[in-house]
Amino acid sequence: MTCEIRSVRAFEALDSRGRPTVGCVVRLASGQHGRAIVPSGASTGQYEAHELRDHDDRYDGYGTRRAVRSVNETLAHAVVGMDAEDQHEVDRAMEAADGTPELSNLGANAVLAVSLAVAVAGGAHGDGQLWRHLAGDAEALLPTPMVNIFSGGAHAGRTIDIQDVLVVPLGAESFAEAIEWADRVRRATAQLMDRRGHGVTLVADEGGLAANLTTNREGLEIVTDGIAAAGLTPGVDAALAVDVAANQLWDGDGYRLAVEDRTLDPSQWLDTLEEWCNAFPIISVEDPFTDDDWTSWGEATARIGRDRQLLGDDLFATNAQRLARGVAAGVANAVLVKVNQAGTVSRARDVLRLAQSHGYATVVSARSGDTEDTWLADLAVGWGAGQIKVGSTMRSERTAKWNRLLEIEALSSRRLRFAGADALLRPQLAPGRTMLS
Ligand code: 2PG
Ligand code: MG
Repeated sequence: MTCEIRSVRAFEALDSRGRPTVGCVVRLASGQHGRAIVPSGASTGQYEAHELRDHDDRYDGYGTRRAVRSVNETLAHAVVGMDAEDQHEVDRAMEAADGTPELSNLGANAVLAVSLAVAVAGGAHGDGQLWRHLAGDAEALLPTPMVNIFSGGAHAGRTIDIQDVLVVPLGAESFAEAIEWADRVRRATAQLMDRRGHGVTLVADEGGLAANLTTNREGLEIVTDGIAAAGLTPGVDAALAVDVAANQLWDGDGYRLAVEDRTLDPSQWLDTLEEWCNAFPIISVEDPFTDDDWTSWGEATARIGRDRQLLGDDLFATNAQRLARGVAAGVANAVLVKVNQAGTVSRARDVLRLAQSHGYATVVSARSGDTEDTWLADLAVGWGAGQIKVGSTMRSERTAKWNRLLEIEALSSRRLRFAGADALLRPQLAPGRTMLS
């Protein structure tokens, strides 16, 4: 065994919201090591793997000392001596040590910290390029970015109800060009907001713009205008993506649009979404309904998912059983992949491969509480995800991932293909996406 795990140590770290999370360092017998810090969401779904928090008086109860102890006192013993290149075996050993599907005994944040640090150590043991280690024999691909421009919901003090209005630079020919276009749209949109008197433009949790608009439609309008003001053609060079994060809107009776002071039943809400899709160049709609409303999700897939991406985040929760149910029912056509929803690197990869084998598009995603780590960029490339969602072009925890992708594109000795618009519109045609490996 050349890649034997020698030691595993965790520490309490901070995420980009200043909330505790779990960091971990895995050392190998060969001398290399891997370090990773776990991200954490705000609009979390009920089907995600469970984070372990201290619930005491430190950090408003969000402390992670118990999760750190899970690593140092239990998980370390389960994986020391194993081969860091055998990610599945390592992850399985930790699942067995926890004993629950949602990893609630030891904490999914504890398990994931080790899982990620093992992956990073495995990459260091190879040629130092994590994406190459993750790709193995499969084709690596530079992802098309989905970039946050305007934020609302839980990421921006609910300035508008929908959580994110993003831009997808469909017409860009390289990752570098895509990021430049997205940033151009951001700046043009900020100028428009200023000119239209929307007051102070704030920076939201993921670096997006935020201001008090009076309707949700206005958020879509201003970013569409921002694309044009940036000198790009809306719907051709760059399109909109929307993350509704509908779990956050459901008030028990209907979908509550607080800024507009109205509550819609599921069918009125779908009519509204369809109207927005017809009025604006929207190429992707994420979480339009709650994670329990499979019926409305099915209707949305039929009505607005024919020529655009319908992306399940909280719906699938990066969970293979939930995705299998969606595939069987023909619900959604794309999956958001968040490793901390799954709890291990292997589980997340299995969900991604399952999605790809059924022609579902895949979007690897950061969380609203993220860190300076860059492993997400390597996952997107190595797994050939086709798309990545990280947040805006501001805030260092976001630019860390963009910068890693810029570095891979510019410096890789092997020329990598850029996924481009096909990643959204024809995911099943992208090479390497139909394999179940
Ligand atoms: C989402 C994510 C990232 P959070 O809903 O897709 O934007 O947000 O991490 O808060 O769940
Ligand atoms: Mg989401």
